[in-house]
Amino acid sequence: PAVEPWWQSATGYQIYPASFADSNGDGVGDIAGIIGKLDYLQDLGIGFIWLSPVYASPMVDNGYDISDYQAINPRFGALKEMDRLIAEARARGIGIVMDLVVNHTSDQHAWFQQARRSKTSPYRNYYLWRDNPPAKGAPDDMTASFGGSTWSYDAQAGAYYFHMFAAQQPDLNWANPAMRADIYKMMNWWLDRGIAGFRMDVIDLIGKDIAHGITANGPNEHPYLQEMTAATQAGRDCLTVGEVWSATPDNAPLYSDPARHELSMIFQFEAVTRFWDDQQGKWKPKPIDLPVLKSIFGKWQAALATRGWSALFWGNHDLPRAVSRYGDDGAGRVASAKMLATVLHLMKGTPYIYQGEEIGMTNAGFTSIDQYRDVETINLHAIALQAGIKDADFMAGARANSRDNARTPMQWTDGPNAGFSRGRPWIAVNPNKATINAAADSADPNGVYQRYRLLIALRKALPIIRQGSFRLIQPNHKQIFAYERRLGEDRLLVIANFTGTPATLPLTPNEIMVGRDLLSGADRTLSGTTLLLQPYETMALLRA
Ligand code: TEU
Repeated sequence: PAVEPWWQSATGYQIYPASFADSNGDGVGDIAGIIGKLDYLQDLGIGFIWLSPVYASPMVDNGYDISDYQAINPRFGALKEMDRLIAEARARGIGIVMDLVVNHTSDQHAWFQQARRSKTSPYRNYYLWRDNPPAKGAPDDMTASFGGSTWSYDAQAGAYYFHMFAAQQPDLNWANPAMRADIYKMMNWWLDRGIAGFRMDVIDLIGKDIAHGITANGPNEHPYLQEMTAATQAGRDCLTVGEVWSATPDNAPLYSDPARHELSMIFQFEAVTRFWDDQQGKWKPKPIDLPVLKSIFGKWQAALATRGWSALFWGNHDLPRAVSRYGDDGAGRVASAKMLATVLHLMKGTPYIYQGEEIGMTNAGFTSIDQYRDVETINLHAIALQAGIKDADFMAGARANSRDNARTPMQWTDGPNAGFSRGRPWIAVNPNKATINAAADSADPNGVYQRYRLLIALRKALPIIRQGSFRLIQPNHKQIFAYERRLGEDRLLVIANFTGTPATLPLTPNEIMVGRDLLSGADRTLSGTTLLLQPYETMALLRA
């Protein structure tokens, strides 16, 4: 397009509010805490914050179980603070993208409370009910994400209701037009308050057809999204990003081709799920295979090259820390964190930084189940033990992949509780705050933070990063992640040693070039027959 949407040159930053900054000492992060860190985020250069849920919630799933979409959880603040956050962020050129969790509500939401009370309530049909449990093996006999059946009996309702996640997260019935209209009304209420858009939780599930066992990408998925756009986006310039675990190169453009008026972009998870065990899933991770990882990125860059847009990320609040999963969180931590940032941020798409990633924060290192707070980890641990899996085996999987790895408090300083809170944090602070913290890292010109800051500025400055074509170089190389971007006469070569041992890249005539390394600012000539790269060494050469 002739005019680039604002979100193509912007970098996003995800805040998980409970773990970001606590202003009042209750051990839980809050909105006032976020406001206090806006200068830090402005210095980093981000264009928008994806704010994980701050709505009223009993917090079974840390706010992804919403009991009132138009109220703020008192632990996080009040509407007044939320309005102040929106205004203070905007004054710094930062948009607030709120989390839209509309596949389900909390069982404490007024809609569910009314629905369970009476069969004749207008809200009964806001949810999915049946009188009897599904027959074993029937298409709708499914397992919920956080364990157990997707059908739970509600004594007050005298019926079973459907839930894809915890039993306290009943799924909304998207086939009900009155329910959909209420959701759109709520979205407009927030948009009118001045937010910059929505991140849409498990949005690929709203078109489900459970009678046929179809959950993701159901028959009504795209009609509903188009209806949502028409009802909420007219005359606005928002960012919408969908969480789409079921994305394929074929269906991704359906979600994000601008001509279809659905979403600005989507998150897809192939670089995550490809390295999970076929049976035990995330609880038994496989090692990262670099040629496979590269092929996944190459495939997705191609899939969304012209129709649609990618959301780029290594981590989020559901995933392990980027440097622990894809890099080295020991001796090579800083170098590998900078390498990962560079490889991702110089691709086409909108990059998302998960809080703490910009200082190279690592996994939690928990060793016992009582250190965990996550409903998924706790539920599935109990189920695993019942199934005869050894505690030590489950704990090894959790240490690698539990969602709590990303949820330990943000490490601001080396002081008490890492400067996160003057009270007792709701989840343990990583003891490595003594060496890994924002104060120390951001002051180091060779630290992780300054690399992110540079990459964010480069994206704003250089159209080739936003719009250039993408091509993997030597895709089968086992140590080096290299690719080329091109735009008109411009050419950008990104070459990274993805490993902790030196690597050589055989140079073909195609890689011979004279350019400027955007990372160091130095002029550099690639010539001869091979290029030697130190562990995690990365360069980004823009042709002179
Ligand atoms: O996540 C969707 C989701 O499918 C994850 O729960 C994922 O399955 C899990 O991490 C993999 O083991 C979204 C939110 O990002 C997550 O935090 C919520 O718990 C979930 O939806 C329910 O709202």
